[in-house]
Amino acid sequence: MTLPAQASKIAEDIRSMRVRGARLIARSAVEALQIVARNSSAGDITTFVAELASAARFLLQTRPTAVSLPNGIRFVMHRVNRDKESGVSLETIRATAVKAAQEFIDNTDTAIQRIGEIGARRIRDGDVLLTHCNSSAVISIMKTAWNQGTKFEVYVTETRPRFQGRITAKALAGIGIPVTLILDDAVRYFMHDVDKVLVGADAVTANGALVNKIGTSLLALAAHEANVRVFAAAETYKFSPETMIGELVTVEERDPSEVISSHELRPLGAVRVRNPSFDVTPPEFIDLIITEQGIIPPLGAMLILEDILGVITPEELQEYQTKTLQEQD
Ligand code: RUB
Repeated sequence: MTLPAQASKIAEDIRSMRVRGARLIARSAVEALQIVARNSSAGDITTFVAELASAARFLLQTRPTAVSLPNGIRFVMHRVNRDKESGVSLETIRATAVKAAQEFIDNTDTAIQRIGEIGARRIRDGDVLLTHCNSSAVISIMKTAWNQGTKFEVYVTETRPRFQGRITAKALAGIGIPVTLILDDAVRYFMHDVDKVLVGADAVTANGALVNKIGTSLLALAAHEANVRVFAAAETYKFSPETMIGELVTVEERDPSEVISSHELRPLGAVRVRNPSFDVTPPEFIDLIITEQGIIPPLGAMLILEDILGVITPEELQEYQTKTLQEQD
């Protein structure tokens, strides 16, 4: 099956990181699914669902770490499969797919706005904040607090190798927040000036660990050492149900050329380059997770996941469980 041009452009944009950040990745993938549903010329339900499932598999391969992506796709496919089983018409199932996709996309807007409101209450006048990479959830919190009249300043790490920190610095400076851009390696040097660390999330696991941009765990370690609180901002669709049954979140490893170009590497001889894009911060180093449903301690992640489980079929979980057991054999 070939994806409609608009949908395959979205997939390519996610793969090449023109579209990036867990929220935007999920939102765009679901939008691609919506386009497939709208444009499908399938003549029967079985072909229609097979087309959607094939597009879903394709989109899932674009970037492996942001759990928001499979959760978004699952949100749509679960409703589509439910309709299929109840024997509705082709047009009804198409409408279901388009509507479910829109509901997910709208959720991403309301969630980030809620997180902004809830998180802003944690920022005080005079605070010095530190953030890493570029998270729309974190920016929503800072922007809301600033617009409410709270005065604070922010240290932003540049976030090598792709410098997403510059995007954050520009966005915050653009609304008037005093921003200092620092090297990733300088976080411990500046930590004694910082009151709170605020980062986004690509995934939250069942035990409350945070998967986010590479360097987040070192940042959290430095904060822990200096007794500085670490807040993570994560919409509930970033919580990983698979981790409840022992699956690990896959950490994407990107091309070494992001770290060093091949012509700079060549004179170094037999040097290997590794470029993991994310790392895992243990729950002990995170004070709070700010979700659209409220603030939870990391160990409250299970409660959020129990809610999400409402939209996962037992068969889907069983499938993961069987896979896990087979891998252990
Ligand atoms: C982005 C990143 C962000 C999270 C959360 O990594 O790690 O902190 O995705 O972002 P990349 P948001 O640039 O590799 O996608 O809050 O916007 O979902």
